[in-house]
Amino acid sequence: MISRIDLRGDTLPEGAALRDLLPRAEFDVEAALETVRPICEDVRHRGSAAVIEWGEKFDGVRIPSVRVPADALTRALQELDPAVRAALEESIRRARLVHREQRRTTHTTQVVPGGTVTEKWVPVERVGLYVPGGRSVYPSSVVMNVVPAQEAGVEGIAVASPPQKDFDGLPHPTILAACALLGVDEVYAAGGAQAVAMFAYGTEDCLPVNLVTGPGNIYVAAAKRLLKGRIGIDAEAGPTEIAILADAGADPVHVAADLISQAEHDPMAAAVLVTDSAELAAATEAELAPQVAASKHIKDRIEPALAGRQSAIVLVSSIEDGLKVVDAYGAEHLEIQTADAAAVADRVRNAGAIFVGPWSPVSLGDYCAGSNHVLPTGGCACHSSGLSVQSFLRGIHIVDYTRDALAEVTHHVVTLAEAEDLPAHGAALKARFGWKVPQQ
Ligand code: HSO
Ligand code: ZN
Repeated sequence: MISRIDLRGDTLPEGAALRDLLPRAEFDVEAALETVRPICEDVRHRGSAAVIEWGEKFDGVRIPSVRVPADALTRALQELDPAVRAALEESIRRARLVHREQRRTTHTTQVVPGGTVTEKWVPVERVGLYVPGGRSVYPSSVVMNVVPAQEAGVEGIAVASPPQKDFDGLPHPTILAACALLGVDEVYAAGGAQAVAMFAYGTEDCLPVNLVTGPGNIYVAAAKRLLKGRIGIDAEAGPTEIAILADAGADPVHVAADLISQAEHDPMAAAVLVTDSAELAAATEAELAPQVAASKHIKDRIEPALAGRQSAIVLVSSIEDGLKVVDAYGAEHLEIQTADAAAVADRVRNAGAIFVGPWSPVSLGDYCAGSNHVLPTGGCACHSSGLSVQSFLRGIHIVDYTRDALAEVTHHVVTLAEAEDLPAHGAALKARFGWKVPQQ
């Protein structure tokens, strides 16, 4: 059901050569660009009418209006299962605790007497949060997007999620309830590329936003790539990934359950076990069969995800080599199930989030650890972070020099300007000192 890659024996290759040996899903955003381009153009020119028509085509339901009426949000919250409400409230509470700590404070550096640079952190004015709604209806993703935006101080928060046939063309009720619980009242029944275009260009119903965040399918990722620049984006989220670095002491029952937990998302989801123990590898394989058989989404997601070329059990000679492998892979989620798990985790350089020891499974992080579950996929963990308060802030440098502080450094500025053949740059300073370089 899951393939094996044996990297024992020879010394491991480095960098890209090692990465090439590891499994990874194809997620060809480029190929989807031509599909989404006409949709985005249409929304740009025809606004809400286009959003409604593309929704009818892709989501199979014609909606009376793109904006979700306030009473639908109130009703969804009233009708929310009390246990789900309590769980969402706890998820929100924990996420707030963590994200509140991420707020940045204004900081002033005195560079020289009379010369300061202040870094001021300003929230983005308006963000559009995309919440998927096809195979995956995740109110938890509403929490993971909205909480950091709110903690950053964003004033305009709009949520878009696809219209659902079974709910009169409204987004899924648990999505609406989660919005209501978080105090978000600007919600749109829009999905796919048309939702991203609505956010980017604005329509008669929705003012344009500055930044679009949130996961989505390949068309959402393609629309984000196409419209990036006009809007900021968080990341082009690909299929979810779990990697587990484990030694002989790990419990195969837990390892198998955790691999399956993320395979449950998508037939393209990746589940990778990296271990120095052939016994654990065999025991995990033996454990996978009955656990998969007992799970819900076997045929459509779990089996294809585990059997796909993106998933594997990777055998290594040592945990030392295992660390090289997980760093080369750069998983969205990385579990460390080894002796001294905290010390091993401390040495990892590339991962979206790290889950330490037997009692910190990825599913905890998906819902209720307090950490964020919108994380870099496809190896992007080597250059990007997950969603955080920082994603919604801009740092602005404020430069404030006195006459004396400027005079003191003018000769350096003039020299560098001349070295770059930009004498007018130097002149802008000399003009302030009788067109001369002040004496040192
Ligand atoms: N594991 C997914 C997030 C999620 N899991 C939502 C359950 N619901 C990507 O991090
Ligand atoms: Zn998940």
